Amino acid sequence: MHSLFRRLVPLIALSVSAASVLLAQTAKKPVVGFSQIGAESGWRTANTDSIKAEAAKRGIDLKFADAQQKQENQIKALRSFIAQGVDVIAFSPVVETGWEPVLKEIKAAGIPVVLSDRAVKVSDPSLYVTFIGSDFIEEGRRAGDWLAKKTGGKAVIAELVGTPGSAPAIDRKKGFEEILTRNPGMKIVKSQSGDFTRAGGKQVMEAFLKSPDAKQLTALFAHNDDMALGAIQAIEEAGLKPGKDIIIVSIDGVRGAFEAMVAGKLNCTVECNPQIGPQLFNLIEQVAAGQKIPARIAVKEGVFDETQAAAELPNRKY
Ligand code: GZL
Repeated sequence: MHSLFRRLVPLIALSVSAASVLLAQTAKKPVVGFSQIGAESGWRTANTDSIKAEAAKRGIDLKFADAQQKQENQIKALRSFIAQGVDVIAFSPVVETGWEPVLKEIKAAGIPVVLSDRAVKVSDPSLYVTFIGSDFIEEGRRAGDWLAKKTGGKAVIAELVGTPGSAPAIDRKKGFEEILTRNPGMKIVKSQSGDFTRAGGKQVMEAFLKSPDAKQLTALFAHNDDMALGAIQAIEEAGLKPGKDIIIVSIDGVRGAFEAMVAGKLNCTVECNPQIGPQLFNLIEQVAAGQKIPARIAVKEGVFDETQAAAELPNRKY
């Protein structure tokens, strides 16, 4: 009897470990609620594509809501995720403030929150588990640094600002203006929001070019490529040469920006990587499994200007 048992033990051990592996693989996947800002820019649609593709690849049930850039729609979506009893909530907050009440309701429901792309300003950091997104202040610094080098530190600048109150608009401006403090020959003389859209960028740039001091403009800083591409249209319609009469630096690194640089109409784009789906769902699955994760996950990105555009364009994935 004893020798039979001894022979059976390894078999039992093997089948237990195989069962646990099988269990782990078929462990219930978290149901995830994601509130997306909208579809305002090429960056945003690439971000949505990355998130949806990764959820599908992992067989995750993703409840996805598009807020058309309205905070009240995001808050409604977050409340609906509570009602649906999702396991994890993730969202890209359109603006930094106004989230405490709904985040407290989510916390009371015991659902962990992951911030994607943009951060929030809250008094209680326990209202979310982690934030994965770019360093927007650094992106603003990189744009300012590149423009200072390109212009020898002399520029009369128009600024197309992103969505008022949003983390990227606030922080990109902060980083860019940090560089201006070190370059007294560079100053912003016009600044207005184009709400991160191409139409908004065109409209505001048209108004800038109609203003009495338009002639002094030598450079444009756009908080994203979509507004820069709209501004390029306005500059051309005003009979000026974008990229030459007005040097243009923007942020995101979307395909359209590379095409504009190859055409000599845009001079530099600071990359802001939207393809965070894989990293985001790694975090979500770790959170769902109750694992400890860092409170801040950074995203890697570079700077591309007119000298690199043609070589880099074929590599662009968004
Ligand atoms: C940046 C993202 C910004 C992009 C815009 O991470 O939040 O929002 O720069 C987008 O193109 O609209």
